[in-house]
Amino acid sequence: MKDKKIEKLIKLEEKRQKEGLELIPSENYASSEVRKVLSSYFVNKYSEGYPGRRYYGGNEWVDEVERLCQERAKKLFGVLFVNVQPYSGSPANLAVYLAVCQPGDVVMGQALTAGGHLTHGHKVSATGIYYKTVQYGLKIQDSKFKSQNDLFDYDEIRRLAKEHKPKLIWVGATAYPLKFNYKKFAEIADEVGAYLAADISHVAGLIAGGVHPSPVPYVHIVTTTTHKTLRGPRGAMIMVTEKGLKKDPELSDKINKAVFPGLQGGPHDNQTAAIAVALYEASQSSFKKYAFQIVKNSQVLAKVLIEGGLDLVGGGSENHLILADLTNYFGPGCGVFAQKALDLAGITLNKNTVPGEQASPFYPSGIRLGTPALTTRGMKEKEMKFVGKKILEVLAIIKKYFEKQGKDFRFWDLEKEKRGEFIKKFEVEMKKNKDLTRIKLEIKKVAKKFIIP
Ligand code: DSN
Repeated sequence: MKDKKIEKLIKLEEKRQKEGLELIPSENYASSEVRKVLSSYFVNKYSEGYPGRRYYGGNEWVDEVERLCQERAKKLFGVLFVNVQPYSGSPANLAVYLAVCQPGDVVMGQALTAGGHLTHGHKVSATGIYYKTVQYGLKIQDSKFKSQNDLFDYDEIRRLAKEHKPKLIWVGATAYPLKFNYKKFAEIADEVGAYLAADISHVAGLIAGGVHPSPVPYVHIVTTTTHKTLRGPRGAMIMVTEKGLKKDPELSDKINKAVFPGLQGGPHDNQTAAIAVALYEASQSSFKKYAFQIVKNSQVLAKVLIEGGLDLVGGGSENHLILADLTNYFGPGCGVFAQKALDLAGITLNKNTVPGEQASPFYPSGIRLGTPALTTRGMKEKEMKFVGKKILEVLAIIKKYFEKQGKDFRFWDLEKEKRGEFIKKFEVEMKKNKDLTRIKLEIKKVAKKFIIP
C-alpha cells in the first residue's frame, strides 16, 4: 500500500484480532468471501431507488444483486417483504418510526439500562427526542441471579401500554441473556392496537440457525443488523411479516419510502452484495451447527463463571450472551475495571449496566460478554473453560488491588472528581502486574491456534 500510515494501522488491528480473544457479543468475524465482496466493483456504484426503479443508469447488475439478497432474506426468515438498504441498525430502526409513526406519537421500548437499545426510545436518541417514549424494565428481585426463563414483567408492560396507548412497541435487546417470549409481547401489542417490531440484531444468527425462537409469527415488523450473530458485513434489514401486511397492507411501501427517500440516499451496493453472501452462508447446514455451538459455548462459559462466584443476570445464558453483575463481587460501578484489566490480558468485552443498576451508565456495575466470535474461530467447550478461568483470574487480580486500598474501600464511594484519577492509577499498576502479563501470554498462545477468517 502507498498509504503507509493506514497500512500500519490495519496490520496492528489484524494482530490485535489474531492474538486476542473477542468476547463482545455484538461482534463477529465475517467470512473472507464477505470481506472480498465488500471491496468488489459494487463499491463504485450509485443506485438511489429500488430494483427496476432507480434514479441512475447502469444498475442492471445491482438490481440483480439486490433482488437476490431480498429473496435470500425472505426465505431464511420466512417473511413476505424485506428492505436490505439500511446502512446499519440505528437507521433501520429510525426508518420504522418514520414509516408507522408521526412525530410526537407514543412509542414503547425496553430501557437501555435494562438491556434495551438507544433507538428503542432512549431520551438522548432521535427516537426519544422526536417521539414520546415510554420505557419498560426487567423484574428486579432477589432471584435475579437464579436460573429462570423470563425476566419481563408482562403485567407492568401491559399496564404501561394500556395507560400510554403506544403506536409502536419494540421487543428486542442488546444485553439480555435469555430467550424472548414474542407471543406475550404480541398479546399486549394487539390489545392496544400497536405495531409490534422485533429488533433481532443480536440473535438473528441464532434464529436463522434454528436455535432461538423466531418472532415472525407474532410481530408486524422485524429489524436486524447483519454483522452480529448473522456474521455478515455491517448493515441492516427491515422485514415485514404476514401479520404486518394483514394489519397494514401498505406497510412494505411505507418502509421502503421511509428508508429512501425518507432517511437515506444511495444504498451501499457492495454492502448489499456482501449481505447476500452472508445470507447464503447462513442458509447452509454448517451454519446450524455454528449457531448451536454458540449457545453451547455460552452455557459452558456461564457455568464456569457461576462456579467461580460471579452473579449472572437470569442465572446463566440461553443465547450467545452473558451479563455478569459484579455488584456483589466488587461493589457498584466497577465494570470498567474488569473491562480495562481484561483488555490488557487480551480479552475484549464491554462494561455494561445491569438490572437495578446502583451506579451509572458511564460507570456500570456489570460486564457483557458472548461467544459468537470465538465460536467462528472454532473454539469449543474446552476453550470456553480456559477463557472462563482466565476471566476469573483477572477479576481476582483486580480484587486484590482493591483490597490493598483498605478494608472498607468502595470505588463508588469516591468523590466524582477522584474516580477518573483512580482508574488511571489502576491502569498504570495493571500494566506492571506480572500475573496479568503471564495471562496475556497464555491467551495469545491459545488465540493463535485458532485462525480468524
Ligand atoms: N452496539 C451494539 C451492541 O453492542 O449491542 C448495539 O447497537
